[in-house]
Amino acid sequence: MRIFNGLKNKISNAIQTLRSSVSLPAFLASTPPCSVSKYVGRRPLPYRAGSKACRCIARICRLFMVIPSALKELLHYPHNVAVISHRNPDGDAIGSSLAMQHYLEQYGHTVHVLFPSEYPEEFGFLPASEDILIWDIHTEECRQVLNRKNVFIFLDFNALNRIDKMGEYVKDLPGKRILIDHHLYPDPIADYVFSEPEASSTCELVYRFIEAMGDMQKLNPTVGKCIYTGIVTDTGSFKHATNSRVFRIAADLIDRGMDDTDVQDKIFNSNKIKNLRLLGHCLINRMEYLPEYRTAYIWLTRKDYETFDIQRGDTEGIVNYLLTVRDVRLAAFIHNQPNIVKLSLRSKGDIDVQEICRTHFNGGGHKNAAGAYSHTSLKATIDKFLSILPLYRDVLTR
Ligand SMILES: [Mn+2]
Repeated sequence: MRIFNGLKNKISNAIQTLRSSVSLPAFLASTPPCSVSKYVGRRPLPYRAGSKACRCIARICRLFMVIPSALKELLHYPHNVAVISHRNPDGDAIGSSLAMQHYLEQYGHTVHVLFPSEYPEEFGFLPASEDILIWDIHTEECRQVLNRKNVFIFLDFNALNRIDKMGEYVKDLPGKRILIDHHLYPDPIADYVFSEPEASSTCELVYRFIEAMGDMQKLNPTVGKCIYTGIVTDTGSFKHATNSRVFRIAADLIDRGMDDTDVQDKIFNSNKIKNLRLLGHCLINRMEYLPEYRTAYIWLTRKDYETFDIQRGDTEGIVNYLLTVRDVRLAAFIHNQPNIVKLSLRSKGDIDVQEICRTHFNGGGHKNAAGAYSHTSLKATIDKFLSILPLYRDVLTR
């Protein structure tokens, strides 16, 4: 016990030092130790980059999410804020964005949420979702709104190419940038970076951000509903990427009046009959199983898109059915969207699909869930996927 108290004191002393420091926290609060060296020369560091002290402080900052005082000050006065998330926004993208909006509006900020493309219908129940601006649809309005902004908050992505044309536009606008995200290898695109690949979801990080701001009284049921949406979707209803913290956060949100049953019902009981027919088609006519690689995949043609009237979001989650087979360790969903071939990979355990996507398909994501786009044909993409499996035979069949 004495040892534990000693450690606790050391940690809180370190945090005190950090809070009063000017040059450290903005950079270290967020930077994974592995990328510390990337920043050498960019900012003055009192510790040698990559040194034990530096790694230790970075870890402490991440565990406690230390918010630099300059950022606190910035958010305490009303600004014109753009909250931006990635193309094909999922529950975590939209949940974290709207949570941030409902939180910041309590400070008197003028907040707009902007996405490159439309979000799936089932998230239309989230308050203020109807006000979200979509670059693909409201391009001119997006430009005008962005021109007025002086604070940009990037949520659930960490490289500007994830927001396409909007990224090119935002890149040159003046203003402070804040990034909160849980994907691997963040690009240096923000002044304040809160990047934690171990986090379950960006929504978990938004909760902890609000907590670290000392603003738990602003975490009302509306903010809670949005945060819970991202947690529940990114963890597959608490089935993967969980940690003890995320269960505590969920419990706390329920204590604050968030109706979890209602949120789950709105998100998951939103299927249409045509979605079930599409799923049936995938499982009967479009599924292949390769026992020698413990791999299964599903593919969809452009014709399937017409036949089943597939809209954005309709194919979400189909790939996960493959992982419900005991022996399947790697699952792929390869589909010919109207203009592009999309590859989604899922895996169990220590099979790193993020590495597979990055190395062979120029994509990315998380260890157990990653994706990529291909500009070749559907057949060429499937052939390439099949051709790389022998490289991973050992890890797949271990
Ligand atoms: Mn996410």
